[in-house]
Parts: sequence; C-alpha cells; structure tokens
Amino acid sequence: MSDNLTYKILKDHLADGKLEKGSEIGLRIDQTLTQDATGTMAYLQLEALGIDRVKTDLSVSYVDHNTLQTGFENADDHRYLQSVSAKYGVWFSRPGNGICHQVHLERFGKPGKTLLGADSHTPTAGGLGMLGIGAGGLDVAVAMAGSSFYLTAPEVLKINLTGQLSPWVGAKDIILEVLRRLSVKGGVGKIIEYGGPGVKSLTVPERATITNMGAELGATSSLFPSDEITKSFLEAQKRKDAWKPLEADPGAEYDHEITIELSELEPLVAVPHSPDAVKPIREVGDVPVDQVAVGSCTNGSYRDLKVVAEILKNKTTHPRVSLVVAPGSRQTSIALARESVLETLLASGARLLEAACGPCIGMGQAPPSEGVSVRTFNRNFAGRSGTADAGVYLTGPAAAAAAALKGALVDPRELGDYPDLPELTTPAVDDGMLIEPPADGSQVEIIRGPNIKPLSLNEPLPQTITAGILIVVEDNITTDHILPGGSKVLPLRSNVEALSEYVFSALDPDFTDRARQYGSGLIVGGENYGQGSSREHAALVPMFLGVKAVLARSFARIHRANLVNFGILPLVFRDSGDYKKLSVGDELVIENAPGQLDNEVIYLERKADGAKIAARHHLTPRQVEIIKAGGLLNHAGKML
Ligand code: MIC
Ligand code: SF4
Repeated sequence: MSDNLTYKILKDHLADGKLEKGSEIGLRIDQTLTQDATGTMAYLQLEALGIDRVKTDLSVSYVDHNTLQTGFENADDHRYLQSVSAKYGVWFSRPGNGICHQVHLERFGKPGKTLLGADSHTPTAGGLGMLGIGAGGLDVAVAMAGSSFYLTAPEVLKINLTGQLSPWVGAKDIILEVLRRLSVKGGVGKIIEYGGPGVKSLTVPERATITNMGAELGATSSLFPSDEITKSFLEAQKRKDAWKPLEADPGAEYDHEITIELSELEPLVAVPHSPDAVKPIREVGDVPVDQVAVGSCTNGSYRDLKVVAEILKNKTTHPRVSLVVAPGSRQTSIALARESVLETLLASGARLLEAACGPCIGMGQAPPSEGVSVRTFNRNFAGRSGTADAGVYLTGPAAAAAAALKGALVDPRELGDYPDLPELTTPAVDDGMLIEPPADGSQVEIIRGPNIKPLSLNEPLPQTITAGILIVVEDNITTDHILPGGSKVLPLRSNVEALSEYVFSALDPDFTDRARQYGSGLIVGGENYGQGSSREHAALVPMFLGVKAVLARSFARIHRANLVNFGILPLVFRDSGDYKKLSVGDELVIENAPGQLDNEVIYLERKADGAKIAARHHLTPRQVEIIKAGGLLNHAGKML
C-alpha cells in the first residue's frame, strides 16, 4: 500500500491501538523537549512518577522563556531544571543558548523520528521531516518515563506547493496564506504535509517557519519531506549521520488537498488580534508603527535576520520605531557577529536581545499604550505583548524591516530591488552551552527554590457533580486568555496557588474570587476553546480552583488533552443552541457522573428549573479511566 509521509512515521512508531483515522493510537516517542515555563511542572511530575532515568533516546530541557530575571524565581527554576535534568539523564540547554525549537532543529532533530514537546510549536521539527507534536507537560513527563503518547489518528491534508516565490515574498507569507484559507481551527485533527515542486525551493529554516506556525492552524503537526536540502542542512550542522531520505510513496492518498501557486503570493500580514486575520499588506498600510520585533521560533534564523540587516544597511530606523532583534539561537547570534551582520543591525539602531523568546511571550519589550507592533512572530492575541490595548501585526522579516525603516506598515516591494542573500554555508556550530547528563545521575542533588511548590492533585471523579457556571466565554478563547504569560505571571509557573490569582484576569477580574466562593465550578466556552499554547497550567490552575468541567462548542486539541490529564471533564454541547441558554451563576448537576461516562451523551440538569443540557464527552475508554481517577498522574502512578 502506498503511504503518505505522516502514516509512514506513525506506522513506524505505533505502540498501541489500530492505525485507523479517528481512533486513538499510542505512539512510541523517540525524543522529548521541555522549556522552562512548562518544564518545572513537567519535571515535578516526572519526579512523582518515580523512575530513575528517562527512557527516551534523547530528552532535552531548554531555558528560553523565563530569561528575564526580575526576581529570584526564574533563576531558581533554572537551577532546579539543571539539577533535575542531570539526575534523570536529560540534556540541559543553558539560558542564552536559544529558543528550544530552533536549537532542537539545528542540533538534535532527526528525519523520521518522533518528538514530543511541552510547547505547542514543537512541530517546528517538521521542517526536517521529524514528527513533532506539542503536548502538556504531564504527557511529556509520562513519555520520558517510557509510556506511549496517545492521540487520535489524524486526517492528512496535503499542501501542494507549485512555482517559485517572487522577490520580497517569503516562507512566512506561505503559512500566512494557509492561515488565511483555513483559519485558526482549520487544522484541528489534522497533520499537514507539504509536497510538490515548490518544496525544493525552500531551505530547512524556511520550511521550519511554515511547520512552526501550523500550530496556529490547530494542526497536530506539519511535515516536510527529508531530501537533499535536508541533507545539506544537517551536513552543515555537522550531523550528516542524522539524515535519511523520507517522502510519501508515489500515489499516496490524502484526506484533503490544496494547492498554493507560490508565484501568486504577495507580502501578507495578520492584523490584530488573530493569526488568521490575514490580508495583503498593500490593502492594510499605511498603519503608523511604534515597534518592530524580529526573531522568535518562527523567524529567528540567520537568513531572517540577515534580510533585515540588508534592508537597513547604511540607514537608521525611523524615529518613532523601536526595533528589537532576538536571534533564535546562540549559533545564529555568533554567525551574525562573525559575518558582521550584527554590526549592520546595531548601526541601524536595532536593540539587540539575547537568543530567547523574549517579547513573543511578553517577557519584556511591551509596546506603548495603544501602540502598534509589527512582529515576525506567530501569535498576536490581544494582550500577549504585555500591553492590553496594543495591536500586533504579524509579518515576515522583510516587511518588518520595511516598517522599521518607514515608521509605517508598508508593502516591502516599495523598497525597490530585493537584496542579494548568499546562503550561510558554515553555520557557527557550537555546543558549549549544552550540558550532557552524567551516565549515572543517582548522586545528583536536586536544588529547589522557595517558589517551587509541591504538586496539586485532583480527587477521583465524584458520584454527583454540582457546579456553578463561573464564566461564559466566546469562540476561539486562547490559553493566553485563560492563564496569561508575561513577565509578572510566568515566574509563578511552579507555584499554582500564586498563579490562581490570574485565571481569566483580562476577561473577568472577579473570576478567581467567584471560583473560590463557589468551590465547585464550570466554564462555558464557544468554538475552539483553549487554542494556542500547550501550557497545562490553563487546566491545572482551574482544577486547583475547583473547576470540574468545561462545556464548550468545540475544543483545541492540546488544551482538551490537558483538561483530561487534570481530571476536568471536557464536554461538547450536543445542541449548540444550548450555549445561549446558560449564564454565570447557573448551578448545574451531573448525577451519576462515572456511570454516565459509559454513554456517548451525558446530561446536566440546571438546579433552578430542571432544564436538561445534553453533552458529548468524546472520551476514549482510556481517557474515561483517567477522568475517573482524577487525572493522569493518579492514573499513570497506578500503571507504571
Ligand atoms: C507560547 O508561545 O504561548 C508558549 C509560551 O511557548 C507556550 C508554552 C507555555 O505557555 O509555556 C506554547 O506555545 O506552548
Ligand atoms: Fe517562545 Fe514565542 Fe516560540 Fe512560544 S511562540 S516558543 S514564546 S518564541
């Protein structure tokens, strides 16, 4: 039988279940990655699982999110992560070494292997032909402990790339075009495979820009084939042994197929506040711009920053614009210095940041009030930049540089000839900031700061759930709404009680008080509830506040899995009109909750008038057991 690339890799890693679209399968995980914002919790969970050493081929712990050290908390967490990594056999990428996805692509990724990461942009590895999947920290901890990772066998969407990009149009415009066509929920339940002749014109970092932002489509993963271009990338990284060719069989079948003719694309932008609000820049300009930010796991490669430097060469940024540049990896920073690109950037007025997530997650560089920020990043959700009323526009690096120069959003083609960009043939490979774990970690002492609090566990599912509606929210609520990032909140990721003050804080400042008052609560959501990041804290902290169920029109994949992992029932309205009938304060009762889970549809009754709401749980038998146990940690503890 002829397989597509996705099913080839899935087949190779199938550990449990039947590889049939729509059914639950268990996958063998070769590699894992964590970052510091999700990692502290993930390693606390790993410790609780009681193993001696990770069972994967390779696991890496990165420090890239919480690098702004405004108090002891982040630095303490880094120390914890370094010690716990050594103890359990995990590589440690020190703060300053770069963003997990870019460093992993450069130093560790392998075509045909599986990577589970505690970060939603783990599919970046798909640029190498590696199946990267984002998940909650607990799922990653369980995979490090040697268990399979469970997911629904996906549909596969093929995106055929034909023709060649025009000057001034780049990889970012390709993925923005996909977002324009498919929307932020267009990828849910799917893996996206890129193919066609246009693939050959894209380097690995460009492919990684595209697979990275597949996360914004809600896709489970995105994949490019592994070819001669992949081979030269790995050779340049001094890792030629990691290469193997990999592509779909001739005549492979797909569930959906679309074609993008690259020569028809033009410079695009996602306007505030959603990555799928995509338009041609020429239709949006001239918006005055206050800040331009270049970098992130989407566009932090050498070439991305080189384009910006070439455009700004011998010029100074516009007086109203603050230009910040954060390379994606230390290797990139070193190459930029070596090739004098840094000199050009600094001479133009760029403010240089360390190789880390930085402004992308609101770790510094918040724009001014009502400011406009043009960013080469992947998310422009309201408030994520750290300024509640700022508007973030997402573009590729050439358009970002044009905005920095002109002080307004402009079509970069107005700048004239596209600069000549010779390929960097010798990257600055340097693993000096990667610490290999000792062969025997048993004597390593784990260092815990006072901000690291013990894990919170849920109770097993009770017979009867009585819960008050705490909030009713609209469609496409992101995990940034549920639990914000930023320099104030992120340092609390290992302190659930302190974090609980911030749940839904931007949408409803009384949420936490109400949750405490009710003791047992329920959240009502619209479509695609929980899109965006993989942060399991968006389930864990509501669980801590007594949330028992989320009743929504539909869910984003990772968040739904996180709810299950923490014993919160993810319920979908059977009759979506019922959404309108519910309000804050309504008390709902689920009688015989464990028993009802045996049925496809379960019923909630409103106490005040006896009105019945029907909901589907879509839980697999394995997930029902997890919910009954009060979460995956309780359940996995029993299984391991
Ligand atoms: C993000 O881009 O939102 C993050 C911060 O990288 C998150 C992870 C987190 O919240 O720690 C993600 O995308 O998963
Ligand atoms: Fe970091 Fe931003 Fe990428 Fe998330 S999206 S991993 S915060 S650079």
